[in-house]
This record gives sequence, structure tokens and C-alpha cells, in this order.
Amino acid sequence: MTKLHGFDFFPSGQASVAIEPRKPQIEFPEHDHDFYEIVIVEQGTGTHIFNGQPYTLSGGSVCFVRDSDRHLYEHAGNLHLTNVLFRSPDDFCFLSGLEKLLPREQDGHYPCHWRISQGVMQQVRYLVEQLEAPLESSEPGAVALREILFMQLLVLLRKGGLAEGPEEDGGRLNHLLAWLEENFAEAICWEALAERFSLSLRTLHRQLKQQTGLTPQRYLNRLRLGKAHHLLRHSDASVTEIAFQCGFGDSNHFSTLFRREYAWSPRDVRLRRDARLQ
Ligand code: RM4
Ligand code: NI
Repeated sequence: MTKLHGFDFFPSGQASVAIEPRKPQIEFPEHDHDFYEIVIVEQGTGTHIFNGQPYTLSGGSVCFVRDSDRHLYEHAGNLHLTNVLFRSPDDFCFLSGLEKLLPREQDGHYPCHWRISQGVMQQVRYLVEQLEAPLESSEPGAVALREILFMQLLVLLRKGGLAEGPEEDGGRLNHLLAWLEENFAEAICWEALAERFSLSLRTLHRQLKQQTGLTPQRYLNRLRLGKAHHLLRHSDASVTEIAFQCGFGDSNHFSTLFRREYAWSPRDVRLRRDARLQ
């Protein structure tokens, strides 16, 4: 597996934060890093395979990657993201105790992926722009300023996260998308779902389209197909079982949608996997 080294990304020994925009993020092979990375998704959709598990990314997704985590991107053609790299939570000149602001395991669940609202995204962009300016000198004041910006960013990302009440703009949609990520296999009635998250059907359509570029049904299909693609390559369940497990009632319909999305049929993907394993 590829290991990425801070040496290639941090402009100087003094710099504790580096910004790496990927607009778009191309498919990228599995790797880990000797640094930490916060991934902020601005637009588009893609699949994030994080420690072997698939997560669907779209505008507003945030992911926290430690130096011990491995990840890759698939089906990421139109995914625009910004990577905020830092060496380690305890490798800053002026900041300490940062662990308290980072995702932590609670009740056996590690919340490494979450979503922020559009309002928070705007503030995030503003901070990232300032962090993008090169560090002019290693003078303590300049280093401290950048570290303060980074700390502000952490507080903001945390505030915008799912822990926050759903009242904020886009917050309800974010809760809905997080719910879908877990419950994609259920039969979905958009009206009932909108009601469950206190949204009107129109707002659900509009906001989801804004964040992902897709209609709700296309988004759901892509989510299900992404999960199915992963299972075809990483499980031994049959195509029909996978179709069913991912919420497709009919495996022919599943194969048609799959081929339309990936140009390969589910069977082709499975055969290619098996050929590679031989
Ligand atoms: C890659 C990809 C990786 C990131 C590096 C810096 O394009 O986004 O996840 O670690 O850039
Ligand atoms: Ni990475």
C-alpha cells in the first residue's frame, strides 16, 4: 500500500498545516499517511472506502482521517474536495489538547464521517482561503496566527456536525442523509421520509439537489449501487442476494441500473474480482 509523506506536502518544517485542494479528486489508490487529514467535500458525489468500509460522499460531507487510517476514492469523477493536512494533534507550536475537539469513539461508534450545513461550509471556505496563503515567515506571530485559524476550523467543523440540533439550515437534510447511509436498503417513501425529518417534500428535493447535484431517487440509486459494487468485490454473496441486500427488489432492474452507472454488469465485476484472486 502507498504511504504518503508529510515531507512532500508541508511547505516547510515550520508549517503544521497544509491545504491540498482536489477539484476534482480523481480516483486514488488505497494509501495511508504519516500525517492527519480532514477531508471537506464541496460538491459532487463519490465513494470513500475508509478502512475497508464504503461511505457515500457528497457536498457537505466531512471526514477525519488519522495517520493509522487507510482510504481510497472510487467513482469520484465529479467530486470536489479540500484536504486539510496536519502533522498530528500534538505537533503544534502553540496548541495543545486538540484531541478534545476531534472525533472520539463513543459507545463503540467512531464518528469519522459527518456532514456540515451550507452556512457552515461558507465559513469553512473563508478560513481555508486564509490558510491557503503561504506562511511568509517562521516568525512566532505568523505561525501562531495559522494555528489559531486551524483551531477555529476545528471548532467550526464540530459545531456544524451532526451533534448540533437539526434546526440550522440544511441540518435536517444532513440528518436525513446520515439516516439514508445506514438504511439505504429499506423501501423508501420520500414523502414519509420528508415528514420524519420535518421537511416538506419540495425542500427535501431542492436541498438534496443543491448538495449532491442529484434528484433524491438518483442519489439513493447511486448510494445503493456503490454499496452493491463494494459487496461484489468484497463478499461472496450472489448477485441476486446483493441486489436484495442493497434495496433492489428485482435483480434484473439492479443489473440494468448498475450497467448504466459503471458500464460493467454486476457479473463482470464479480468475474474480474474472481480472476484477480486466482
Ligand atoms: C490525494 C488524496 C489523498 C490525500 C493526498 C494529499 O489526492 O486526496 O487522500 O492524502 O491527495
Ligand atoms: Ni489521504
